[in-house]
Amino acid sequence: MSDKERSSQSNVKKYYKSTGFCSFGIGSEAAEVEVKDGKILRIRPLRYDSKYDTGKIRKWKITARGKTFEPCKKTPLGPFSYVYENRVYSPNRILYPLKRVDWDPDGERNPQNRGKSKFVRISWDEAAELIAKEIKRVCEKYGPTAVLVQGDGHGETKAVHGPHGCHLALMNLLGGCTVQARQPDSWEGWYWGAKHAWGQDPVGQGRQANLIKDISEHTTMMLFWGCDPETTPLGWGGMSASRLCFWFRELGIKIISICPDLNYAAAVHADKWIPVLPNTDAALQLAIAYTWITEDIYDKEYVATHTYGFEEFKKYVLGEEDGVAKTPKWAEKLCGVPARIIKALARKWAKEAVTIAHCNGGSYIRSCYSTEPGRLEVLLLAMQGLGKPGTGQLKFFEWQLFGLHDQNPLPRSEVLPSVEGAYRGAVLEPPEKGQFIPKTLIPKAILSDEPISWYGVTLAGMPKEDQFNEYRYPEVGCSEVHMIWSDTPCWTVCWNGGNKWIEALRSPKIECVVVQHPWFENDCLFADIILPINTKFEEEDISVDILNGNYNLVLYEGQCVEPLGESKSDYEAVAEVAKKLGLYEQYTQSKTVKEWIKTGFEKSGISDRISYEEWLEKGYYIIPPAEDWENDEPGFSPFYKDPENKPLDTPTGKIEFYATGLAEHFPDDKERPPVPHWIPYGESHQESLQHPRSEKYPFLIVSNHPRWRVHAQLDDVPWLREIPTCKVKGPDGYLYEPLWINPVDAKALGVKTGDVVKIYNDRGWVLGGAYVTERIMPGVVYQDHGARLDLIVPGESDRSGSNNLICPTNTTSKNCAGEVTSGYLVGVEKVDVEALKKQYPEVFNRPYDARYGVDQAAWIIGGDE
Ligand SMILES: Nc1nc2c(c(=O)[nH]1)N[C@H]1C(S)=C(S)[C@@H](COP(=O)(O)OP(=O)(O)OC[C@H]3O[C@@H](n4cnc5c(=O)[nH]c(N)nc54)[C@H](O)[C@@H]3O)O[C@H]1N2
Ligand SMILES: Nc1nc2c(c(=O)[nH]1)N[C@H]1C(S)=C(S)[C@@H](COP(=O)(O)OP(=O)(O)OC[C@H]3O[C@@H](n4cnc5c(=O)[nH]c(N)nc54)[C@H](O)[C@@H]3O)O[C@H]1N2
Ligand SMILES: [Mo]
Repeated sequence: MSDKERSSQSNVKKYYKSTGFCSFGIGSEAAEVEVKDGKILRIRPLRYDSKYDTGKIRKWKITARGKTFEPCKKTPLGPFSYVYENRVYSPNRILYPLKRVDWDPDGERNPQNRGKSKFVRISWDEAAELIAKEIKRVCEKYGPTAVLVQGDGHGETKAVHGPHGCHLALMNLLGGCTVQARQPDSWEGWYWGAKHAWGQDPVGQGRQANLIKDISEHTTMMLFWGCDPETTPLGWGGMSASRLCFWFRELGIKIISICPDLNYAAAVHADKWIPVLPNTDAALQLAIAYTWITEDIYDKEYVATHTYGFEEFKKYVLGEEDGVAKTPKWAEKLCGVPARIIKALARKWAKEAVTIAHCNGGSYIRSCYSTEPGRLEVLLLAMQGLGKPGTGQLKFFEWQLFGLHDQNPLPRSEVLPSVEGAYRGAVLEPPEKGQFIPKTLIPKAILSDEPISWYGVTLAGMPKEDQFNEYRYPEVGCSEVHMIWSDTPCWTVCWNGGNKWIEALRSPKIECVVVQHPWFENDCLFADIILPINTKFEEEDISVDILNGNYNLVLYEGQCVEPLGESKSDYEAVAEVAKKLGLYEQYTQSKTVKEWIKTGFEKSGISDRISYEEWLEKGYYIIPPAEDWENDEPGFSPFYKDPENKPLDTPTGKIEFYATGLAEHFPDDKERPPVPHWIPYGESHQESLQHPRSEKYPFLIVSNHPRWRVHAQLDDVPWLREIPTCKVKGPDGYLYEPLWINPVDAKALGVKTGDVVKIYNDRGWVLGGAYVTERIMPGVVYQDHGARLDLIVPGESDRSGSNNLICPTNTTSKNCAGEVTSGYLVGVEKVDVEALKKQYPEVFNRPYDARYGVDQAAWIIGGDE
């Protein structure tokens, strides 16, 4: 049956939506949503030929080694797009405004009970009035900077209805606030480290332009180093990265995966898996450099012409600086990779055209001192002539990040569209008025009685020189924080040291916590007032899809279904508060949603290609690839060919083995010295098997981006929860977050698959469901991050396995405000659930449905009215 027949026969309406989770104003994975009788029927790929004749779209084509790679005929949706209707209709949806029962703005506020006490329904009018009153009171008493706005985070792609930051727009009208600056989570090691070796603003990963063509033609070996293109592109972008993996293999390119877990791409694509202990990559890298130097198999000519400070580095590698030669034997004990494998890898690398592939780099660049492996990777690439055909660093997804052609390894599009009003800007720029606090330092800022200071605005995209500027909180003339307004309530499950966040959220200094969110989960438990937010399917909007890897698109997103309960979009929710403050006209700029969509279209970059009316009618517009894309110089090729005239953005214009900027500004920093070092532990962190703490906590934990979630999102999707690697069913029927354990360790611990285990350190404990497998190396355990909180003792323990609660609180290193969320020490032991049930009866008897997790009824009084 044709599309047309089907829609007319069965009364099915079709809409287009961008279904990835990147938000930040850049959508992905344009999908078709079929709606029948006011309910979502299914979500499926947008087929490029359903409305357009495919012949009309100029296709791009990569031809290499006698084979051809082309875009597919539909958007390459990942699994999360298909299952999202589960999320829309989840019983965890918040359907009306809520207030914590024992929070009384005119009496006792009981901050100590956040996370313990329940909620009652209130009206929108009451909720908006309460929030407006609190804002006025706090601003009058302390000034507007007493309000902390948390408005960053990933989420649904929304533009007019901005998933994050609408409240910031309102607070700016009130004279400012304190803004949470989101540190460059995805890129810590590149941002704080690699940038000082090769420049590469905005985020520190290498220039990407036209790399896929270059790799297809010239690369002979790829290192998937902390890289799982079969998992992390699922968050946004979908299956394009997976298709590319198959393409590279078809071309005969060898693939080597270097990671502690045999991740999904390693399992499917790798010719060899080299297991490495978490956060010990620096030792492996130094031993590779040692082998190249001592066997004289690196590009000396390139090092002489394209780099700076090699002699200092060489001294350190050979042991002339500290008396320790960084031999493969030396590294073997530290990183767990046998010396013979290190040597073989080094020799092979020197012979082949090697590209290192990452998505963002994994826990390799999100652990303690991640600046060091981040920089060392650049130096290794330099030693083999970075920029030669087929060599470089590929970023496997997020093509065109920040709307930059330089960030796109795929064929360049004629236009890089963007939309007005998208992502209302809470994190992409320093605050207009007021002060800011880096996200990683918020608990410290709230809990400390002394002012605190740090370096850098810390926002992804800031130039590296900003890392030399010192900032403080409270800023001169600004207040301490006394009220929190969050539209991203997942601090506890996504950020550093979650238990400290809980302590901060319960601090008596914090008089009011407002949260707006579609689902009752995570930090919502710690709110005083909660506003119910709807999903994008319940609103009309505009979006772009620039991350799917085929073609860029601009979508008109029709409203598919009515808002559930009394939910509103973030934009509309904040508008309710604006009304009470007399700021509605200013807040909306007197524009209706339709007018915002029209403005968005006009500024998107396609308005001279298609009329507004036609675009509305068709529902999307596909942008063709640029005609001359094949001429784009790939990656570092311009620098390789002409370092004098195409210098890098470092102080010397060259790749810096000795970072001159760091030497000038932080000459005595032992945790990020000018030449990158192997730093197992130091002042900021003691999370190494080399440190005595490991006697008590003998395992290193890997906490990846979740295979079956996007961070804190999607943990209540039944279609995912029934997958055996998504959840492990405990003896009590509860679905626990899997903890992968090697059979050798499992035997020693007396643990088998399905047992409930406790994962602990001096910061608390969480539970997990043992999953015994050789896919994780001995001495290491692996549990994904972001499980939906199910607290046992708030601030101490959790049943769901939300391991960020117990990850380090300190930042990357003394002068780097990045997160450390993986590669730290834990102990593991088997637990008796029956005994726990007796000890914590209230927790273990909470209303629970295995398909969705904890029932709202555990928290909301009269929830089913
Ligand atoms: N252990 C560990 N931790 C990590 C990492 C790691 O590798 N390991 N990686 C880090 C990285 S790179 C990242 S990016 C962060 C991710 O951290 P975040 O970006 O903070 O996490 P998300 O869960 O993607 O989304 C934020 C919140 O927004 C909500 N949301 C989605 N759509 C909407 C909407 O329309 N309106 C409102 N109001 N809310 C919405 C989601 O439900 C969620 O609660 O985690 C970091 N933490
Ligand atoms: N399904 C899904 N997709 C996502 C996300 C999600 O939450 N879920 N999040 C999105 C976001 S915001 C980001 S930043 C990206 C993240 O993309 P990445 O940073 O690439 O993802 P990670 O899962 O953190 O890590 C990738 C791999 O690194 C390896 N690894 C872990 N620790 C180490 C180590 O110490 N050394 C080495 N060599 N390897 C290690 C693991 O094998 C892991 O599979 O993904 C995005 N896409
Ligand atoms: Mo990220």
